[in-house]
Amino acid sequence: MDSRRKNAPFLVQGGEKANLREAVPCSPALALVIPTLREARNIRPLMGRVRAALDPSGIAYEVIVVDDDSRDGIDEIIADLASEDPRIRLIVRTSERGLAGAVLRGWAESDAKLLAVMDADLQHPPELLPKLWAELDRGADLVVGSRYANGGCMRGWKLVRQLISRIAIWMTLPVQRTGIRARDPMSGFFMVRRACIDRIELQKSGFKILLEILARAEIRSVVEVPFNFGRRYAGASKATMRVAVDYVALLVRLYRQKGRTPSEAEREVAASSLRRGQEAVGS
Ligand SMILES: Nc1nc2c(ncn2[C@@H]2O[C@H](COP(=O)(O)OP(=O)(O)OP(=O)(O)O)[C@@H](O)[C@H]2O)c(=O)[nH]1
Ligand SMILES: [Mg+2]
Repeated sequence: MDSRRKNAPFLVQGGEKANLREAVPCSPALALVIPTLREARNIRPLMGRVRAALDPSGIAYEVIVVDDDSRDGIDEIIADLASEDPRIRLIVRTSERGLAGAVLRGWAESDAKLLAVMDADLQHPPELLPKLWAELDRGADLVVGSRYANGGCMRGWKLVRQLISRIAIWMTLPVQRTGIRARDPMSGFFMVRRACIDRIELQKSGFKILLEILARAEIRSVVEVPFNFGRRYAGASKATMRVAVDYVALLVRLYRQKGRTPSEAEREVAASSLRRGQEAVGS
């Protein structure tokens, strides 16, 4: 196993009075996965803001950073952060690449019932996490941090990129399902109930895992929470031409699969890969 798991997840008890010295080993309710590829310069400010946002809420959470062997010093930074907060851990993948696969790997390393993902570059405001969580708590199956819900925006973005983004979203309309459509199906900032995805096998390649969840998962309700998608804090974008090609391939596959329910075989594969992930966590 290539993970460098340093500590078991911990539940912090006591809500606002939470004190790490009082932490007891226990399954967290929420697993927040942060996929990283050369994001060392962003990770410390991001973690500071995540902890400042979530700690006062009393949510029992863990943060799993899944890095694709960036070798940019992120392991030392996470080790330092984890030494004072055991809810933070790092998995380094050395033999696999890809955003969606990294997210799935992080989720498989946890047994939390609520799963979340956000980018490392501070384009997704961590301050919104309690609001997303509150919507799940109120009963939603999927909560999306949304640039296109009323009140959301892409401030500072060039018109051409905004236009491309809108066209890409328009192309998703045929694969999204009536009643559970999201205005921002390409968002990388969302929370979902594990129970809604654990019987389907999600694709490891590609960038847009939310779209596949919207198209195929057992979701009954979606809530969008608006936010301002700003510019990345430091480092370079990984949204390359390859990402665009993968996106079109995903759309084609979803168009083809539309209307089909997951086969028994697929359910079995998904269940066994999840079991493997959970066994790895326990080992
Ligand atoms: N583990 C892993 N993480 C990735 C990979 N590709 C991208 N990421 C991470 O996924 C998140 C989103 O990537 P970004 O480059 O910010 O993509 P974007 O937000 O669409 O593009 P910008 O707006 O230009 O930042 C970031 O945290 C990246 O570090 C990958 O192959 N593996
Ligand atoms: Mg980004």
